[in-house]
Amino acid sequence: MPDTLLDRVSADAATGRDIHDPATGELIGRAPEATVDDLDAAVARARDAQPAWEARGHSERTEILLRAADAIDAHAEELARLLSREQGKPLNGPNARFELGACSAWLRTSATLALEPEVVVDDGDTHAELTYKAVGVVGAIGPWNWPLMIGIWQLAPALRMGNTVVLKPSEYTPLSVLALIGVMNEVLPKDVVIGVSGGRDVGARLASHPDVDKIMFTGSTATGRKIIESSAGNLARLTLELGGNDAGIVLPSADPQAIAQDLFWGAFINTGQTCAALKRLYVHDSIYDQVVDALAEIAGQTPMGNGLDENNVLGPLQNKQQFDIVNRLVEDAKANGARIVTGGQPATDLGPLFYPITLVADVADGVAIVDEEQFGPTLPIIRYSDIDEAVASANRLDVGLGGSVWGDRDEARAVAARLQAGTVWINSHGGVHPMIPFGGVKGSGYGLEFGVEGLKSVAVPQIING
Ligand code: TXE
Repeated sequence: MPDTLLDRVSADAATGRDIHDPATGELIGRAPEATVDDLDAAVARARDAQPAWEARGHSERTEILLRAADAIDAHAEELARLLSREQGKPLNGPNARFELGACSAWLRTSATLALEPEVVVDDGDTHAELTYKAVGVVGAIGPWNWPLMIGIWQLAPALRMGNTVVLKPSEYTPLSVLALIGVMNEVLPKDVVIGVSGGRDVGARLASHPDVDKIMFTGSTATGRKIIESSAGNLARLTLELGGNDAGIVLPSADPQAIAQDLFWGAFINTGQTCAALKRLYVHDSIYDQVVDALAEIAGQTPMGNGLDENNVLGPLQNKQQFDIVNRLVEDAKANGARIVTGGQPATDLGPLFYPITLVADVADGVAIVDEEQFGPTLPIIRYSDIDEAVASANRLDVGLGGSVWGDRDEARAVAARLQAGTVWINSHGGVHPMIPFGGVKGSGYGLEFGVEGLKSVAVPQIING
């Protein structure tokens, strides 16, 4: 009899995909490797289950989803440990336990949020109301960096609105996502959420499936483009969160010591593997050295290592592909004359996928480490003297998920309005909230998640006129 969440979702050795712990290389388990036929069968089951789920009505769904959140809480520690082993992120700090806490909090908020009908005209002659219904079957395709939290971001509003969901986790982190879905399915009716783990072919089939009405995707811009192409075939509505290359601007009015902790975690939450993390920092010349020194001091005091060790708050890169990207960008920066303030070489003493916090100073726009998303524990810090230059730098790339401005609040708000980004934080970076809409502009994708706007994105509007 299976006695752990991992046992419940593991496949056998002959058919499963081996999943290794990125911190140690150890085999954790084997994920079921679905075929395209399996995916088709899952969509058919989700389609069959959808009308009854929608017919339960909002209050019954609220009650069931709140119980699903309770089930997540009851299994939170076991899920956090599995997540830590599979993804690499430490249990502590803004990592695995934090991620599980966010999962149940998000689910609870979505479960109790209402999308009320809106009277758009009521003038005596005409009475027209805008109402919302479920879209139908939602396909959710997830990444490996925050696999559970982003899974819940996709599932919670979709379920709230009466949709059923087929979710394909990243092939790097399927076990923890399947385990989370297994826990939710202790409470949810059959086939309302179906997890299907598999490769890119399964993701591609889900995105192009004729019986899928909506795709929620978080991942790379390249895959996002493919999903847009397949939506020409099935006309699936899309919410695309495609990462970014968030800029932060530190004004001369900022206090380097006071902002250093928040700058550090804005950049290095989840060891930098976060879509809306600070990835380019523009600092005014007058306080440049103080900001670099303050960040270096924190880097030196922040423990990195195996995630199951309670002391660590930074972990490995999740996979070799991402490790190679970080290594290449740092090497290229060195070759271009940048100054490595901390780190700069793989931390092979910790394990093959560890890279230390690497602050890269005296670097400029046009160098790859500034222009490309690193998605890892490195931060280029660029000196500026004129705010117009810094704003132009922040806006010059074809992505725009987040951004931040640091310093006097009124000055910072004026600069924020000039940035091309879906969210601009003042004196912080990357904090998300279940009631605050979140989404990108330009190459970072389109569609809003969270709050009432997030419910609208998994609903179809209907006008009742008369
Ligand atoms: O993403 P992919 P990967 C960035 C980060 C990273 C890069 C690649 O820079 O280096 O993306 O990461 C599924 N149709 N981000 O390889 O390939 C795939 O199976 C439908 C930013 O993980 O986009 C997986 O489940 N689906 C990001 C998911 O898409 C397809 C978080 C993501 O895979 C598919 C992670 C297809 N044709 C990485 N091909 C963020 N926005 O936060 C693949 N998939």
